[in-house]
Amino acid sequence: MSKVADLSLAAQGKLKIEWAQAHMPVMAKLVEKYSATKPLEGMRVAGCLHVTKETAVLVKSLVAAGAEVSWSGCNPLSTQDDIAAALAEEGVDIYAWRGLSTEEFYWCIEQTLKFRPTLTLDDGADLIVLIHNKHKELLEDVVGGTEETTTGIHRLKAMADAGDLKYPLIAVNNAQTKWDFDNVYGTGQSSLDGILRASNILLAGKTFVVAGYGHCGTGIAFRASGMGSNVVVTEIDAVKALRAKMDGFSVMPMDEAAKVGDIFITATGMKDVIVGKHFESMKDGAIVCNTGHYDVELNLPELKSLSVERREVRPNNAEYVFENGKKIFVLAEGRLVNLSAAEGHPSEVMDMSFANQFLSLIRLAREGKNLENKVYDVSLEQDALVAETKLEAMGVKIDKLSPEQVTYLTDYNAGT
Ligand code: 3DD
Repeated sequence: MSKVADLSLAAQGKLKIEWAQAHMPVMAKLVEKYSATKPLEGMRVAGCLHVTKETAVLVKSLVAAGAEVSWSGCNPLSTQDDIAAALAEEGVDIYAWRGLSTEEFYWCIEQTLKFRPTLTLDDGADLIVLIHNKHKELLEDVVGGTEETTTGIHRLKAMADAGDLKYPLIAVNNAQTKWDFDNVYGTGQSSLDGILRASNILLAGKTFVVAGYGHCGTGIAFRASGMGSNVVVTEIDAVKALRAKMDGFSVMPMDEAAKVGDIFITATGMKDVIVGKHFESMKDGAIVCNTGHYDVELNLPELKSLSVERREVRPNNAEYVFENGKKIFVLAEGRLVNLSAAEGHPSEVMDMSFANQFLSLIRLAREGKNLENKVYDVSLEQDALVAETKLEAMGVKIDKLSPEQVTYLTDYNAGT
């Protein structure tokens, strides 16, 4: 029995899902191949991942491969209600709506545990941690799980290192065909999309501060620069900071960036990246947002204590007014702006992320029982398969090493 916001939105959601399907050729190829053999037959997949049109394609693909699926969103603000309605109308067991309270968020995840999952698909590890902490009785049925995002991988590796992980996990985030594409090109475009939908601000000529120069921050910085922003990067990691500097961006501590920025985005995975003293330093009219998985990167309690008034000035855009009349605008309540104020990454890049999810679940169904309780990487062969399938779909051909070249690779006597 599903619980969604408004079933009447189903028709609109179905159209969006069709749009996503038309732009996810790798997923289409995988469904064509596996809907015949149904390798997930008998598997019960509990999914906890943003309910978007692309996720709907993944859910339908898992069902086509034989799985029984029960789904919740992995963020209180990121569910697209029309997509949830479309999935519910199609008979998917889904518990998700936009604007969940914390209690409702965990209630939704709890519902997906009722059919005793054999596989878990997670984005941020909330589902996996809930099973380990509150539903140990389910662990005997679970053969394995996957994790979609960087923050989740950090947590699960910590669990594995502590000996607390009770079933094998595949780090989908770390697949090259996810990390180097979803995080870079996807987050780069979708974060700007969220900022523009919530503010319609001109990016050209603005000082755009990016906190964190990992895969996500790199993608954001280049796209903001491409739109004419003067990009400033803040970092705690010397190597990443050096790369940002050599990529042509200004690099400085947040204490300094706060004074000059017009637009701020955090993409670090860390808490308290922008705090009270930074809000105090900011210029009147500064726009601040986050694109990290959790809403801990902006310290909004400190902002609230500094302001005398707060009002919603546009959807996903709240104005905080200081005693002296200065205004700071926070987007999407500090939650990930790309999925809360926009639709998340474009379908083309989610195509590869979810191909890795799909193939990893099939691997776990086949061999999960024989794997250790640790975090595994996606195989190089799987990464190559996803990339080759994507290139083929894009009509791109590449060269191939000749037998002589293959021999040359390992011929240590080749000399100069
Ligand atoms: N994420 C970003 N865009 C998404 C979309 N359109 N559908 C589902 C999930 C989406 C977030 C995750 O893909 C993942 O990249 C993360 O959180 O790292």
